[in-house]
Amino acid sequence: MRTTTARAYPNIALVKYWGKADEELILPAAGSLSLTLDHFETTTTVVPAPDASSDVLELDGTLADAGQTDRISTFLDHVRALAGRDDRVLVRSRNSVPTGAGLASSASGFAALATAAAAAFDLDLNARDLSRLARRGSGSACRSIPDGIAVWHAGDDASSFAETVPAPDMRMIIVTVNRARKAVSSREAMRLTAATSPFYSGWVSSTEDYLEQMVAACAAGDFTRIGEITESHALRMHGLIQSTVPPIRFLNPTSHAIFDAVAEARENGIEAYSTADAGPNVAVIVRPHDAEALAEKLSGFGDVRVVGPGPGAHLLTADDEVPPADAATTAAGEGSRA
Ligand code: 2P0
Repeated sequence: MRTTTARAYPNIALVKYWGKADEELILPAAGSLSLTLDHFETTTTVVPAPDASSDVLELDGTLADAGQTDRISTFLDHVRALAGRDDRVLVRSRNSVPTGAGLASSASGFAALATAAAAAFDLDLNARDLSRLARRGSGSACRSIPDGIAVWHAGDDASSFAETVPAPDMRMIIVTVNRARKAVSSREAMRLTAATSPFYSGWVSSTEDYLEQMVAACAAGDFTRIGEITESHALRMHGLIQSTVPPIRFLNPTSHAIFDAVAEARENGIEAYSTADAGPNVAVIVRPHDAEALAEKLSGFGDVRVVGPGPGAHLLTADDEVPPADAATTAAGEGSRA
């Protein structure tokens, strides 16, 4: 075993994943498609701890709580089973934005951890198997293994992985309305949706339809169709989520105002389309040459950041190792001033 460091970026789905066919294997009820970003990365170092009796997780320079540690330990059990080893590890992970706010997502976290842990345990995985492994940590993490626009196939354990598909260049404007940790986790909210929404089966079948149309629109470079599906599918997902018992609402009045402002921009000649995940923040896709002008128009709603297609998860060198907790506190402070 060896100490390894990896970096991965979050992804934002244009065709959403919302619901599982298998909770343990984390198989989705339908396929999805996302854009991996070039901002908001997670960097993770895995250090072998052969004498330790349990895994330890340091998150942004602080010892993680039992719930967070258990979740990565369960994931690492799977890595240990694949490697045929029993070693515990120390995981040091650093996010460039606050954890749980809907951007420093479990996607970048588990994609970075899967990449670093696979290397630390000397697993020689191809891109497909690395994506399958990341999926076991968090479903959407499998889409942060490949770069750019990725489709995550529904299927069984062997066939459910994500891979890059051809697509036109685009930008995404992230409008951060609220950085607070969300009240209900995606995992819990998905369970509640499948268990209580009368619309769930229609959601699953219509998602497969949209995914097929989306992959075709990407291959054809048809930005208009990509955008129409993106906005429609996001609003469908939020309608579905609001139909649970008890209801859950992730969008707030500012989120809706951003959807309206983007629709207005469209009428005025800037073609752009909105989407939102399990929180109030809105992501807007736009052609590269329109990105800065639209970001300026949306800047009154919150922090805006123009991002583009980013790289897949990758290993870094020892120079990029995440420092231990004490040193990490200082490094995080420096980072936040930048
Ligand atoms: C997505 N989301 O496609 C959707 C849209 C949030 C809204 O994937 O239970 O954290 O770990 O597989 O991956 C968030 O779900 O859930 C998510 P688990 P995950 O991006």
